[in-house]
Amino acid sequence: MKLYCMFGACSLTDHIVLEWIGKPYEVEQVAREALKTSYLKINPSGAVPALALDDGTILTQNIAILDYLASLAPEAKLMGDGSALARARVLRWLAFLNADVHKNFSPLFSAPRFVDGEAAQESLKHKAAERLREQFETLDAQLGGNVWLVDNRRSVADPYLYVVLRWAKAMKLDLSGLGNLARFVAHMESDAGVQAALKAEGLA
Ligand SMILES: N[C@@H](CCC(=O)N[C@@H](CS)C(=O)NCC(=O)O)C(=O)O
Repeated sequence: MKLYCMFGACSLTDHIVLEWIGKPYEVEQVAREALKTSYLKINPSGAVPALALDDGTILTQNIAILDYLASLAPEAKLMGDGSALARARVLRWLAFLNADVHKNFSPLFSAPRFVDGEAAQESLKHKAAERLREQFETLDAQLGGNVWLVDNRRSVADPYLYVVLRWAKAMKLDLSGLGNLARFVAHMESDAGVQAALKAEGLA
C-alpha cells in the first residue's frame, strides 16, 4: 500500500501508524503545486492523506484511513481493546482532533482563504489561537497523568495528537502550563515508530 503525504502534515499520523502496524508500505510525497492539479485524480478533495491499496482502491479522509490501518493489525488494538465502547472512545477523541482541533489550525496556516484584509486575518488568527488554547487544555486534562490519550492504551488518536502538537509548536501557540502535553510529546518522541516516520519525512 502507498500513503500519499505532505511531510509534517496530518498524513504524518498515518505514517506513524504504518510504522506501528509493521505492514509493508511506501510513501509518496505530494508537492503542494500538485495538490489541486495532478493529485486530484488520487483525491478529488486535493488533500492528503490518501491511501492506495494494492488492488487499486483509494481511501481518503484521515479517520477512515486510520480505522482501516488499525484493522490490519487487530492484535495491536489501536482502535481500543475490542469492545464497541472502547472503539467509540477512540473515535470520540479522533473526531475532536480531526474535526475540531485540526480545523482551527486552518486560519493560522492560511487566513487569506477565509477572510479578506490584513486586520480581519489577524483577528481571525487570534480567535483561532484562543480556541486552540481551550482545546489543548481539554486534551491536557484528558491525558492527566496517563501516557496515552484514550484509556491509557496506545491508539491511533495518539499520533494525531502528536501531529497537532508539532503544529502548535511551529505556530508558537501558548501551551504554557500544559505539562501533560509536554510529557506526551517527549514520550512520543522516544517511540521507535515515531522516530522512523519523522526521519523518513526529514523532520528528525
Ligand atoms: N478532512 C480531511 C482533511 C485533510 C487535510 O486538511 N489535509 C491537509 C494537510 S494537513 C491538506 O492536504 N490541505 C491542502 C489543502 O486543503 O489545500 C481529512 O481528514 O483527511
